[in-house]
Parts: sequence; C-alpha cells; structure tokens
Amino acid sequence: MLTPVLKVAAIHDLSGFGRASLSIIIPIISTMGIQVCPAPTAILSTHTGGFENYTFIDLTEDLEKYLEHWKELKIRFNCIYTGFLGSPRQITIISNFINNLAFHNPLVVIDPVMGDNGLLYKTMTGDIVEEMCRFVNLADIITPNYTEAAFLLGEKYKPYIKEAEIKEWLCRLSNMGPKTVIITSVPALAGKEGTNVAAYDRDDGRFWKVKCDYIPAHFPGTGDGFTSVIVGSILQGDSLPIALDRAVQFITQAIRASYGYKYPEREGVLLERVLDNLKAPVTISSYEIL
Ligand code: PXL
Repeated sequence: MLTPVLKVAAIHDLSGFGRASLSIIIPIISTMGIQVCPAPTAILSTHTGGFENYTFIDLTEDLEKYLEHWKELKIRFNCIYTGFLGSPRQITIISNFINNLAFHNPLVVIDPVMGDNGLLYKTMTGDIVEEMCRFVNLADIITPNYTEAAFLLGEKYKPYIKEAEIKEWLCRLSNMGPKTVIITSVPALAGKEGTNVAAYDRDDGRFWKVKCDYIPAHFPGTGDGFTSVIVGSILQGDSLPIALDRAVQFITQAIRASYGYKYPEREGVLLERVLDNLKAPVTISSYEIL
C-alpha cells in the first residue's frame, strides 16, 4: 500500500517555553508534510539555556512502556529521530526500540544533544558521553554541534580548527558508525567571523561545507530546528548538500527575523514568522565542496 504521509518517531524532551526540542521539531517537520509522532524523554517548564528554577520530569520509566506500546501497534516509522535525553539509561531503551524496527529499515537520525560552547548542559550527568559514543553506532546520520563532536572524539574544545582537521573529525565520527556526519557551529578560521556546517558522506567519500552568516546573537533551540529541516529534506528525497543548504537557509532566516526585534534570546527564534518559508521552492545557493 502506498504510504500517503511519511512518519517520524521524534524522541526528545518537551520544553514548555523557549522554542526548543519538540516545540520546534513538531511544527517544522509537519510543515514539511511529514507526520511527527512525539515520544517525550522528559518534560521541562522551559529549556535549560538561560532559565533558572525550571521543572524537570524524567520520563525514563514511562518511555520504555510508551515505546513498547508503539512496538505492539507495529507502526511502520520511516524515520527515528532522537535528541535531548532525560537520562543515560534512555539510550538502552531507545537502542532496543531501533533494533526492533531494523527490518523496516527506517532512517535513524541521532542528534547527540549534550552541550554547547565547550560545556555540557546542566542536566547531562553520569556516563552520558560514553553512552552517546555507543549510541551513535546505530545512526545513519548524526548532527553534533562542534562541542558535541569534540566530546564524542575525546578532543579538546578549541576556538579555531583547520579544514584538514575538521575533515579528519568527520571521518573519525563516521568510523563510529554513522554513514553521514554533519557538524554544526564549526568555527571559521582564525581572523574570520561566523561558523560553518561541515558534512561527510562515507558512501561517496565527499565532504561539504556551508558558510553561516555571523549574527551577534545566540538563540537556544536552533540546533533542533536545523536537524528537523535535515530530517524533512532527506525524507523528501533531497541530496545531502541540498538538505544542508535548506537547513542553513531556514535557520539563518529564523535568526534574522528574530534579531530585528529586541526581545530575550532565551525565548528562541520567532519560528512562527518564518515557518511557511519551508514550503517555498528549494533555492540552491550556498553549498561548497570541503
Ligand atoms: O536545544 C537543545 C535542548 C533541548 N532540550 C533542552 C535543552 C536544550 C538546550 O539547552 O535545555 C531541555
């Protein structure tokens, strides 16, 4: 039977305020014409970037039963997309879920959400880095930011990195399992402003780069938005460089739309003002060969 709409199992936290994780993932992927089935890993009153005294409910116990029910229903997911986890133990639960669905051959996208700007997030405790190194082995695509890539590789976080070295990082991360590796927020070379997205596809051995405009602002949740566009784009049949292009363009539009207003950055980008751009025809503009 023809599948009228593709399905993504989105395994992330739900943060009530601040436009991160499921609050941004669901609208982006839905707007791209794909059904999102959320499985919350934790429920927070806000995300943890810039807010104090947030509430945090760890849903580890429920997640196991929740995914077990989905297994009984024999839902055919086209993609499993996971990000922020409530505890390191959730990695074993989600790994079992993925291994059980292996015969459907869903696209497995793991965003190893652990930290940013050289540091781990406050809720990341215990063996999260070791567990994440094990977890990425199950992925087809991973999308660490530069900080998370350094943690996965046991490398020191440094403010600049040469192109040859980032290519080496991409290969080493791919050797940990995923065929496709995308690193975001890669610092530009010394003396240059801005960041790059760098990517590698092991199947064809090609490296890609997309430059990101420098805007002096930091909005939490943009990593979740970026990977959501990658998921939507790849499921729509785009190539890797076009998916990178679309994701960078969309997040840049969201940041520019937000930066023009003066409001607290911790509230995230003004997604609602740019969401419809995801329906526009794809304009291919900025990818480069790395
Ligand atoms: O955007 C990543 C993310 C997801 N979920 C929560 C977070 C963060 C980043 O700060 O705090 C709860």
